[in-house]
Amino acid sequence: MPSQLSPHVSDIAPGRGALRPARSWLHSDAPSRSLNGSWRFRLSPTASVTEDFAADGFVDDGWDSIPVPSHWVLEGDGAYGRPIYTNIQFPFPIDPPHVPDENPTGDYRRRFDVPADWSDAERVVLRFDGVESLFRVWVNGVEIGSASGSRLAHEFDVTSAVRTGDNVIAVRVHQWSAASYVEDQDQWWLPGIFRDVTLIARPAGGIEDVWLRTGFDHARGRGSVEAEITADAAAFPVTLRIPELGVEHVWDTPADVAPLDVTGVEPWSAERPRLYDATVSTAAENIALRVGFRTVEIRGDRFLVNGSRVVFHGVNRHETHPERGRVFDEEHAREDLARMKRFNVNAIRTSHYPPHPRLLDLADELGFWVVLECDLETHGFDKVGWVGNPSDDPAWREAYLDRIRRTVERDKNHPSIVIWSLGNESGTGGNLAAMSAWVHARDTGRPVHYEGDYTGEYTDIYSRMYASVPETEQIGADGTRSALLNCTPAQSARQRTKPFLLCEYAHAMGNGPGAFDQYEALVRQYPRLHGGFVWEWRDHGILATAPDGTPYYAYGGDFGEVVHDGNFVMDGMLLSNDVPTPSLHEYKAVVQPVEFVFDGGKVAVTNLRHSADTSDLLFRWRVEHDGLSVASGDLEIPVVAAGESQWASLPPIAVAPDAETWLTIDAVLAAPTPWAPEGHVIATAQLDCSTRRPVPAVRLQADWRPGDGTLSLGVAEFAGGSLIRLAGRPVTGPRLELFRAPTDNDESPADRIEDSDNSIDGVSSADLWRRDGLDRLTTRRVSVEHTADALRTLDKVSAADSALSVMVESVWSLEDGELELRVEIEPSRGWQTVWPRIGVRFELPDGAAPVDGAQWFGLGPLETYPDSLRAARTGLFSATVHDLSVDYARPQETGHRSELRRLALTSGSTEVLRIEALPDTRGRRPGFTLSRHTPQQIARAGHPFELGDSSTSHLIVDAAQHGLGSRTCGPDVWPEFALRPESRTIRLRISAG
Ligand code: IPT
Repeated sequence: MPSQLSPHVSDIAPGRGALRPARSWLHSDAPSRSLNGSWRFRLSPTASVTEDFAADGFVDDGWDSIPVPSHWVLEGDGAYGRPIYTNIQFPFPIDPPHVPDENPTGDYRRRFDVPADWSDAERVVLRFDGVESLFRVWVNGVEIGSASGSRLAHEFDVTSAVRTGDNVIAVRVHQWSAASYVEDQDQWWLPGIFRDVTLIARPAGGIEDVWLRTGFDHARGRGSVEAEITADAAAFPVTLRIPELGVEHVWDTPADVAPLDVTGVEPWSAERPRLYDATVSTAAENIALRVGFRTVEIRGDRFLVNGSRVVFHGVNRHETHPERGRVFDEEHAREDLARMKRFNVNAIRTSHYPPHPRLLDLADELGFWVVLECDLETHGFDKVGWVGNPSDDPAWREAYLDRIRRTVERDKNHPSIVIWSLGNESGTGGNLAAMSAWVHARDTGRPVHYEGDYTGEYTDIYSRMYASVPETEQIGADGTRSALLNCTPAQSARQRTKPFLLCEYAHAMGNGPGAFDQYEALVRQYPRLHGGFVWEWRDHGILATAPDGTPYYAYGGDFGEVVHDGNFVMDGMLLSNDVPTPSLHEYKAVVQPVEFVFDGGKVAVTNLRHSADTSDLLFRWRVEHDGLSVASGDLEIPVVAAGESQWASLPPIAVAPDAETWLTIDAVLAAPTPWAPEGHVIATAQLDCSTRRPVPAVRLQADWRPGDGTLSLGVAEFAGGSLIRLAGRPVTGPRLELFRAPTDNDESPADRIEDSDNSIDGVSSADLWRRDGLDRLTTRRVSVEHTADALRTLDKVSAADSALSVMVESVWSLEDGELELRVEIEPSRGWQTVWPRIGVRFELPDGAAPVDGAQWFGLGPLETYPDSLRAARTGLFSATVHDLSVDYARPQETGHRSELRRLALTSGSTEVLRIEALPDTRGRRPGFTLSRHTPQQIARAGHPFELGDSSTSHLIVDAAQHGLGSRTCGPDVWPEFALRPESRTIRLRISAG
């Protein structure tokens, strides 16, 4: 019988028939069967398909097969539609609670077997751990119920519908439903049964639910267990066992269940995630848990665990995998979390929904402070001034409460979860306040977070996203009179009584962000600031294939979406293929938990951790002369308690007379951990011990005469005043380069008060650069002159339809038998914008023995920019041309390496050209970029595969580069790191390899 246009899809109620209350996701020995695997599948373009498919006798032979769990848009090579990426926009008309008739609907069927010995089960329960967005379920033709809440668990009682032996289950999943209005997170829309489906036999006398609240009294050094057992009275006695602590406690009746004190307990923390195996048993069922003892507390404006202030060095973590989407892959997730630990990340916000339940087991085990967020976001209502926002509409109250109950109940046993978060970007309103009230009543042991409660009416933590450095400082400081954003003075005072965190900051889209270190400095200075969560951990690229067969990571628009938000989904510190970007290295260095301060022949070692001492660390030192190691050893440093410092003597350092001398200290793991091998570096510091060496003075010459500019000077050959060869290799340049392929931050319109003074509201830096023609400079040669051992050219560089210009004087000369190039760059008056770079570019075309790598002494090993320098150290590094660039999802500026001293361009293992960079009169050194493509070529590509092959090398030596900032969602480049048009000198000594 054909159904009406399914009424369910616009139903605000969170479904019908699912079991309530929701309960924990438990490891039980009760029998269960996974219904994961291959299901029969049919996709229809609308929700109004007939329902006869649910009948037992329906013949589904003609249907396709699909794996469960999966998203249908990622299966079948496009046969089942394509993913859609939007950030805030709804990909359907804003017509709540209705959704269009064009509503892809997936029908799933499979047969399953119920073993004979399940007949003594009291109940049979069917659990769905995640289905996007609304589903209905039938067993043997009997309709069981429906549910929405995509990233939440739903259980149904199917006892009366199942039979011993063969059964059939049918599930209808609608991509769009009323629930889509409250699941408008910034991510791909990925419909389907994407988490596990499980059939569970519930034994008579079993344990429905258990909650072990395991506290730690740091003053007395004792643990406590407060148990909540949900079971029939007849199921008792219930026994709690924690063998390692000698706990074996029997509660004879429900009334007996009282708190226990436990001695000899080591507390749980993200740093030392001490877990104890526990079981809770009745005669009929055993539940296994891993408990960690810890107490969360807010005291005044401090957030404390076990009595100590927590600093969140966190990341926002979405569930995303380039091939599986939000389908959980435990091995991949574990490796991802281990990688977080290796990069000094100690906290996770589960943006913006509960992850697969196993993730919390991993977080308990590896050690993270977790902010567990409910599956809720209504951001698209922003577009209509929040009119009709479900958050303040009583009709949605039950749906909101259902979501938070499912969230808290499922995961309440995890010690890693220290804060509950109501959701993200859902405006504000009574339903959020009701959620918060419910959490407060249910769990007195964890505070409630929701950033959208700007004025602090119903939450316990003051939270902001993307606050600028000055705003963050204003929050941290005791400015009782200054009002905070969106707050009256009285509300500001209330917010200042609470701990503060940045639930999102440092938007890591493309190359960037800058300024991690400025935020961290504030967290060190103001104890009210508890750190934050970088947006975000990883890019959400989806593995796709270019027309020419090249694999690439797709972003919004790559699947022909009607509305989309482009590459805004590629804003992680990790690329889609798990490769950490330089920003993750920068982050690791900025938040390193050990600080070194050098003073004379001593170093102070400060332990910045929450509670762990340094007994797990060794301190290694080495001395390098121009990057070559000349001595090394271990530093004897007494164990440093958390929050304390210890002084140690530095080793004797042999200072080289004619090379730079650097001391490096690494704090490394003394023993392997579950997330890193022995010797893994967690913190580094360097001390420059070099003697000052004079910089050769510029030799000014007076006897310049006009000439034809065709001559040789040392290894350089010129024709008509232009360089044609260096050391026998064809080379062109130098030409002035002021352009960089705009980063995502450069492309973002200025729209914030704190943006740099040179910005124009609504206009990006990149637009200003293109307006001024920085990407299309032309040259007019003004003069060519020589002396006996020098050549001088003067060029005027400017762009079409612009009167702005730059004079570039290039002087080639022989100095002490070496070829020197000195370039004087002088902008005309009238330039208004910041500049991306001030550099000169050389082209080294393909030929015999093409340049394919570099070795350099300077900052490295990774790219650096003025506001992102902390991960770099001074040393000797080498890399292939390919590895000098980062494969950002959308090609953009990459590869700049600052503070260059010496550079050798290599072909295979041979040095073909050597360049020494002399500091300018203010001691500033240039940086370099070696790339297969020019900035102009990179700027034209939307994806790496569009860049094409090239074996020409483009060397850019920059006197300076503009900072990175994080303007894609946050502040522009801090003024100190913004590059303004100014005169610069570049001096290079060039020799053959
Ligand atoms: C913020 C969102 O919370 C997050 O999901 C993500 O979209 C981020 O922006 C940008 O990548 S909301 C923004 C309006 C500050």
